[in-house]
Amino acid sequence: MANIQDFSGYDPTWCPGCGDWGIGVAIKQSLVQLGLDPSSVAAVFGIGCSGNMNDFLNAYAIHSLHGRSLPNAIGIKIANHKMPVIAIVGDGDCFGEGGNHLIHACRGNHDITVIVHDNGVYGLTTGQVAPTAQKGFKSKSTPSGILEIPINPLALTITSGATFVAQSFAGDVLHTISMIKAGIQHRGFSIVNILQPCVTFNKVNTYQYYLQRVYKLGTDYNKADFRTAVNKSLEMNEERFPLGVIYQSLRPTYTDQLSQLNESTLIDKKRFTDFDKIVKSFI
Ligand SMILES: Cc1ncc(C[n+]2csc(CCOP(=O)(O)OP(=O)(O)O)c2C)c(N)n1
Ligand code: SF4
Ligand SMILES: [Mg+2]
Repeated sequence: MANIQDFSGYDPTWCPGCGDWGIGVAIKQSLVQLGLDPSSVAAVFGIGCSGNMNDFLNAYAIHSLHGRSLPNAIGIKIANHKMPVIAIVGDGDCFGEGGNHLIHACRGNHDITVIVHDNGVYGLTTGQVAPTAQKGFKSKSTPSGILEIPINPLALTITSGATFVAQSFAGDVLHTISMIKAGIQHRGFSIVNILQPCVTFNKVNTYQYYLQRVYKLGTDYNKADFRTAVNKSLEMNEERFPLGVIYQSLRPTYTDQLSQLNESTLIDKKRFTDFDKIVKSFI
């Protein structure tokens, strides 16, 4: 059985105190606790401080283009639907550049797990505002404050068709592990939005800020009820941050509905090489 060292790549270069450290440990621990090893899981990274984890996590991985990690993850899943596939992305990557892909991944119920480092800024490019920042957030790119209202990652994904939507806080590694594990174990599209302080470029959403506003869902919370989940997710708009599985339901995944995959995965199928036959059919 693999251990955390097996999943460890190069030493991380994140700033001291960055929430990404907690997320990095949580992802590795989750994979170990699920009994996976570096060759039995595929990881796709976006571009950003979050995406730099491509070098720090030892697994079959693609460091994809900015905003394009989800289509890559979906492609891998369709090629080998037996393999767990995770996409590790930033909030800019996932809700900004890749927002279109996110919506369609949700409605397709593609069986991948998206792990979002939600820090409200474009960290790697030194702190421009990102889509989850509160209205009025001042940054290099918005010196007078951002005019738009924030994306609500929970409400957006629940209403777009995601079948597992969870939230955790990078300062609570044990809870983050439990959310990532539950997301990977879920059959269908899963997303774990992780509230992640960027200690260098985001002086608003600090550890202190989150500690005053996060709370864990109680055991009486009904995560299977769609309307309850939508209402719960809207608390984000009032800067209250529920932690836990906000919504979970089951419906056939994308690959469940592809009869071509009933007998075997695409990669196990015999390769078609008789191209002459096709050409001749047109002559
Ligand atoms: C197509 C494209 N546009 C812009 C960039 C420049 N760029 C690199 S990282 C980044 C922002 C990353 O922000 P986020 O996804 O929130 O990740 P974080 O660094 O905060 O973890 C941008 C805009 C790029 N590499 N490619
Ligand atoms: S810039 Fe922000 S997100 Fe990037 S490593 Fe530093 S603290 Fe973390
Ligand atoms: Mg970011």
